[in-house]
Amino acid sequence: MTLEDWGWSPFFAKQFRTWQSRGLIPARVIRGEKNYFRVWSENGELTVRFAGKIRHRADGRADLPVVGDWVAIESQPGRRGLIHALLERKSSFARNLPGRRKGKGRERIEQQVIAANVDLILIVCGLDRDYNLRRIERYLTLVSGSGAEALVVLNKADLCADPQYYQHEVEGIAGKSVVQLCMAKDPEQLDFLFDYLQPGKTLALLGSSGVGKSTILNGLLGEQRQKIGAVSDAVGKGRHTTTHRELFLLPLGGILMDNPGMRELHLWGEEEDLSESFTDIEELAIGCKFSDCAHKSEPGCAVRVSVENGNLSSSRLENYHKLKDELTNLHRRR
Ligand SMILES: Nc1nc2c(ncn2[C@@H]2O[C@H](COP(=O)(O)OP(=O)(O)OP(=O)(O)O)[C@@H](O)[C@H]2O)c(=O)[nH]1
Ligand SMILES: [Mg+2]
Ligand SMILES: [Zn+2]
Repeated sequence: MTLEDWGWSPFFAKQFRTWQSRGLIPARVIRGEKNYFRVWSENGELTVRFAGKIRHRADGRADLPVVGDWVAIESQPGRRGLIHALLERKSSFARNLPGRRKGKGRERIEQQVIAANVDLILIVCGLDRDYNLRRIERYLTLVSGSGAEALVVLNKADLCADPQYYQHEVEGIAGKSVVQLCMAKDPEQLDFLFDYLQPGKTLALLGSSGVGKSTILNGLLGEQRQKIGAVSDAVGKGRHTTTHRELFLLPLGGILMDNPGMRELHLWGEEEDLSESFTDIEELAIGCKFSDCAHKSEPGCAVRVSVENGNLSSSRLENYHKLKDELTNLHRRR
């Protein structure tokens, strides 16, 4: 195995020069534990911690290493090491992780990087009770700001009477992203993913709990390496079987990140990210009377005319407004 198999490229090599001269070695974070990381380096797999100065210099948690990151480490005896620096990310899929400050009650905002240095994000949805077009729009908006590309995977096609109907529906909102039907419980049906695998390319599985992310991973690994869990009959949701993010090297080449199921997906990004995930609305907006039309109650709004004519669904426009408001709010508070 080489660093290139794990995704090392000139983009990182260039940044690494300054660290190399200090005797550090490059490594990729493949798994995060509570107090330490597992990384892959030219010396194989190592257990590392980060040097205190990284925490001190960090402006927020987004400046700390996450799974997928490339870091500069000082090798230590006993297959251990110390992270001295985080290399700039080529892409990062991040969400806003709202929470309340202890005792203060005021909501805080914080960027949480979920997947770093990923080339292709597989947005996995179940064609069972998980299916939600508006959530897919949310994912696509986050991917458009991440620097990665998206592939929508509609899994559990066997549980759906008319999977093509849903594929068509998602294609209607997915822009240039490909939408694939999938039945991961039969690993032979995963061949369509081979087209996306290549040595050094990183893919990540994202989606709600129970949609079959780990089943897809096991299918591509050709072994039951990752635990999978049944979906609850009562609520139709997964049981959060996967609890850690982790990178796996695939036998056919390529790297795949498995993730825990996500409950909440608050946006982190810029308003411009919407112009990629909602190109249809942005294009219609060219025909609005006012160049700053909000497509709400302005006269001469071409977007609303489109909804009235049935060419644009009102729920898509509603979701566009909702996501836009979320980004505007975020921007104000940052
Ligand atoms: N019917 C059907 N069931 C599937 C398919 N793919 C996966 N499953 C089942 O869905 C359940 C959840 O699968 P997992 O792979 O554990 O789901 P996950 O997305 O990794 O879930 P978390 O780790 O909790 O986020 C398991 O019972 C799988 O056997 C499929 O194509 N069809
Ligand atoms: Mg899982
Ligand atoms: Zn308008």
